[in-house]
Amino acid sequence: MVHGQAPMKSMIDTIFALSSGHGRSGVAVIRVSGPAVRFVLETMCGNIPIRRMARLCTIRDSGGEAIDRGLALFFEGPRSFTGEDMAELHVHGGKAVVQALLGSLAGLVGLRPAEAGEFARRAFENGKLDLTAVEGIADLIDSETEGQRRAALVQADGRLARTYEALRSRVVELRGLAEASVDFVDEGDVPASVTRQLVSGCEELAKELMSLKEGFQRGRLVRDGLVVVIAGKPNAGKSSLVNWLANRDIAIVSDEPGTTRDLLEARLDIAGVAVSVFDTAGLRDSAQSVEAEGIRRARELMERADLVIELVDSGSVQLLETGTTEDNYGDKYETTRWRIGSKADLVTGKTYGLSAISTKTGTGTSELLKRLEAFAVERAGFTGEALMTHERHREAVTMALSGIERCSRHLESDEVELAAEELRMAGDALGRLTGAIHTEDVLGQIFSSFCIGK
Ligand SMILES: Nc1nc2c(ncn2[C@@H]2O[C@H](COP(=O)(O)OP(=O)(O)OP(=O)(O)O)[C@@H](O)[C@H]2O)c(=O)[nH]1
Ligand SMILES: [Mg+2]
Repeated sequence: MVHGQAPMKSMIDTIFALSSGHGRSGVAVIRVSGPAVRFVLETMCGNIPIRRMARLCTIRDSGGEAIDRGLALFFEGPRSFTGEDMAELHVHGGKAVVQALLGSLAGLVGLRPAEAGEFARRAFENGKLDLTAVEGIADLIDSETEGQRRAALVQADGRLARTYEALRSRVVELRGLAEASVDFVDEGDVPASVTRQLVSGCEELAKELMSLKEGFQRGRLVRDGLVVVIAGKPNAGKSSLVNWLANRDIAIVSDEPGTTRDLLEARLDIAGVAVSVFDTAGLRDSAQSVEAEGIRRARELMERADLVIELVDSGSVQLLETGTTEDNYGDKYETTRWRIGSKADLVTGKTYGLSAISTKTGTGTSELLKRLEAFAVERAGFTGEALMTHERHREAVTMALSGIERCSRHLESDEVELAAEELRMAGDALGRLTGAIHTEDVLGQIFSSFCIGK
């Protein structure tokens, strides 16, 4: 226990929760985990089904009254998700059915509703899942696009954990070597071969940690998605474009300049990549206070966007002649900017080298969509690698990397003892990633972000 956080309620309790989605559905799944699972099955289903075999039965409350007919499954610990005895009850997903079932479970001795993330937490405590897998499952549940799903699955099935564990065991090995050579220091000198081994070991580790860290930027984008801002002068046709991209009326379109004032977000799936497209207030200087605030927000978002599509009314020729079609700006965020002409149907002939679109006639829109797809895949498409996607991982890997770098410097000046200490800290940082080393704080943070029933 660290920092006096409340402990998770006793693991001896048997917990239950609705694990399928809330609201009306064909089937609802209620999970039960803990020592009283056999008792629950005997009481509610008459007997215990054969392990891992679905059994159709009448599910009854403790008074013997039928709640519903459904399927009961029994998973005997430790061969279950949580590692404990578990049951799954599949009933019709009506609100009253679920309520009645949860109500009668609550009435049984030794049972209580599960807390958020408690099933996953028990799985972790019982060595069924490591922390990266736990996060992977949470991401899988939250995934909205193919890219997000595939990246989450790589993490959920333990590939990232294996990478971290392999790195950690190499750090531990080097530390053993460094600690063993501390004795040589007393006797005179550390043999050159040992120092060489330590130095090259650190070099290799640093290289690999660095490349993991470099993958974070992409991993983050795969997981969180891209931010695309549609910007431009009032009346340029921004809201019309956002509505066209989203395929529904998200924003009000009118010929009055200054219609949009707030940031409006459309969450889209573009070629498997999660993309948030934002409609913004038209940029102009003469705006009144509310609109001016909208413009301030638009500019702020443009600074941290992955892509800004600047729409320029194709009628305003001067602008078309001066603008470049693509350029990057901003050093903190790699923002790409496209200038695109709007209302192409209103001009005939020239498009001045700009790709122009019309949301009215559809001119150029499929080209724009293709360009967007290519951009999304290039920036944030899932490539099959196990990439770091969580800030927690970036922090731990950064910590391990700086430990290794300090270790190398100590080795240069023959301070093996200090080098060994840095390796210890680097190893611990990597151990915290999988939860091999953990504190209540970190666990609390990870599991509480889960919903109940997970
Ligand atoms: N002919 C034509 N008119 C368009 C096109 N796109 C938008 N418009 C019209 O242009 C006007 C402004 O469109 P909006 O989409 O509201 O423009 P906006 O950039 O969001 O404007 P603000 O929110 O005021 O900054 C409306 O009258 C639209 O019907 C187009 O492709 N062709
Ligand atoms: Mg608008």
